[in-house]
Amino acid sequence: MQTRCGHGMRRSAGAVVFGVLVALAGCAAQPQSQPAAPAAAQPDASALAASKPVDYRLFAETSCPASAASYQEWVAKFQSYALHKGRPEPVVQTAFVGVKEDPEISDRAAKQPEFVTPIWTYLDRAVSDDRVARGQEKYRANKALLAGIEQDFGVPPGIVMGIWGIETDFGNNFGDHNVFEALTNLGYRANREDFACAELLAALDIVADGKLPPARLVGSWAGAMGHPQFLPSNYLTLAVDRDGSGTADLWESIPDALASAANHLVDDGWTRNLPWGFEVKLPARFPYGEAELDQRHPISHWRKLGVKTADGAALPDLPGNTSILVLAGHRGPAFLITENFQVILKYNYSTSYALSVAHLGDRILGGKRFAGTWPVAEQPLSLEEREEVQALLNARGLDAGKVDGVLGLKTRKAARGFQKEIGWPQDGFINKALLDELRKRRAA
Ligand SMILES: [Ca+2]
Repeated sequence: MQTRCGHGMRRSAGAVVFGVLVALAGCAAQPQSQPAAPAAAQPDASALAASKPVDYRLFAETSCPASAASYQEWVAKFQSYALHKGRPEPVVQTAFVGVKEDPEISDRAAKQPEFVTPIWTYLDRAVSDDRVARGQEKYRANKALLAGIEQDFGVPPGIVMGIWGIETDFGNNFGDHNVFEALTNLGYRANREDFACAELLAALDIVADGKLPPARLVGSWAGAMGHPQFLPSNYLTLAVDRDGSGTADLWESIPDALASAANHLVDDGWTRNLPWGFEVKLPARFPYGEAELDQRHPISHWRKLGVKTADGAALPDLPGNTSILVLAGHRGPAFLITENFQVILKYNYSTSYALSVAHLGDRILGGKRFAGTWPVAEQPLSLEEREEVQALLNARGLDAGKVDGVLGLKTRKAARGFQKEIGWPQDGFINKALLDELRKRRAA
């Protein structure tokens, strides 16, 4: 049985739509139990009324509907909007036949996770020995295809295998949601209407162009489809018909699916013959304030600071800018990443995701496990604690941004400011010890 899976929100054509939550992106790595079937309750009259289709001709929407009295009304308003945007009426009529409200979708999309999966747990699941072994089998079976893709797109087999394994566990885990149903639910209740409208219009275009019938558009709860988990807008612009069948089939054709994933990376700026990066060893007095995604320097900069490979060798020459990444503070492993790592982040904006893609690919091709050890005794902070950290940093005049429990770049910068004040390494790692220190030093 398919698990309900797929990504959190993902990049829509041309823009990063919203941040991906690590806990959501970890889905393929983490077999999830099926939600219990709801008890066979007697449908009450109001539920029946709410599930009845609403006539779209009642509306004249000229913008993406921001609100509606019911799910079915949102669908009707969107249909009216799609007609206004020039989508053909027969397609707009048929694509939404039978779509139903699914509160599970909007709940998943709207909620902040209580606990964000720590990077070490995420990696254990995403790059398990079992997945590496199955990846090696899949790699052997598709070696010629992968070599051809590297030749034509410049994306090496390891990265393509990594994307395939993390996105859908090599096709074991596509998701089983009708994309029109998934996206209308996101639009109606999850405050994702701009994303939902853009992707629904793209899904209608796929049908209107005769590329696929509506029923073939099956994906994750967030609307991502097939082996490479493409959104409808990605499908329209980036899907590739590698096997020459006349259709880009991301569900049944491995050549189409893997070439499309590579094409997506090329579209995001993938550089041929540039590795994603590698594990490094940092010197004792490394300026941890520089270990951040937005600190980009030529590799000579890190050499001067005393950074070595994990084996203790001098850093090799690499073109372009590079960054140092520590995902679990100064006690955890460190990585040197290239612009190609930043490209993997565009596929799905989560450092845990990107590192897992990179590492799974390396392991499938015989690479070593990471040498550094993760601080596995650290307990993840709850949502309430993460928000408390942000509020306490803000109260000190260090701008941690919105108090939303999302520990992004801004919050990490503020944490570094606090670490500087108290003489700690400025690694931006937000844990219980940091929270305790913030509480202790709270302004009286
Ligand atoms: Ca094809």
